[in-house]
Amino acid sequence: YNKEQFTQLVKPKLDYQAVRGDIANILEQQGWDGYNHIGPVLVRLGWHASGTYNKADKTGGSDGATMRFSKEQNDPANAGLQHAQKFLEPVKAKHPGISYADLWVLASYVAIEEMGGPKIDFTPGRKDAPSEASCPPNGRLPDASKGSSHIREVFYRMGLNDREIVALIGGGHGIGKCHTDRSGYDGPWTNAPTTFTNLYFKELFDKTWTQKKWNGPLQYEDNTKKLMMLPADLEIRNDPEFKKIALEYKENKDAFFKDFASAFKKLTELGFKQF
Ligand code: DDH
Repeated sequence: YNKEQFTQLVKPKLDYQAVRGDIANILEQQGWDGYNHIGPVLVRLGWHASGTYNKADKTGGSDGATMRFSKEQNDPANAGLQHAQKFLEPVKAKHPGISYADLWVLASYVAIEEMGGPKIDFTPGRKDAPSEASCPPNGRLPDASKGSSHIREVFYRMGLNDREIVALIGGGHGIGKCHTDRSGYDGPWTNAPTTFTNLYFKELFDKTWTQKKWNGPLQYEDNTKKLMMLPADLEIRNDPEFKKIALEYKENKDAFFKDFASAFKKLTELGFKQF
């Protein structure tokens, strides 16, 4: 055997099914976000770990788990994700053989599935980078105040297309909420923030969205004043190409689930090469 084959042979096999179960068991956290469920913030961790990818120079992406280092953790876009990392520590302690990079991605898959979303097949093998030197530059994640050309620039840089953009944003913002102490924005997109649905698209088209009057950043509210949309969310309704796709997902939940599952798997495997 060569060294690589030998390492593979003697490495204890990780029981990913057991890791899945242990992640599922920590999703309910008393007092978290008013709905006692950390699924949404775990999905955001998986997305922000991955969404730094640049296909031109193959830097960034989920492989490396570089958000462990303060440079990337301190990117303003990642505010709040230290909580998500901490929630996963007991799972890492119980299964020390899993890399953080794999754990974060697996946790986002488990959260999506446990919230009623599609099951995404997990491919392990990501490794943890040894130092901050592997961090991608800050500022690669999308800016919520900007329009469709910015959104396309960010996702095309990763190598993702318009259908993938709409599926990913609709799935991600169909769960969870914005926090004034993290992004400055406030509130959830739907009335079911811990259930994975295509409700985001229904809210987007069926409600009237008006500018919220407050001292915070520009965001939109519905007539109940309970739900919100970011300026970037309204681009999914206003841009003709995004709109066509979003209307399809509003009417066809199965197509949305299927496309979301493959786009999220692709997103979380950007730059990840299995040996
Ligand atoms: Fe997002 N997102 N996101 N998002 N996102 C926020 C929260 C959550 C943008 C901005 C924000 C995706 C795309 C975009 C989730 C998943 C995904 C917040 C609020 C802002 C701001 C953070 C806070 O205050 O806690 C922008 C801009 C974009 C864009 O693409 C233009 C995508 C693609 C996903 C995904 O999952 C694939 C999730 C989940 C949350 C809720 C987090 C929580 O704690 O709850």
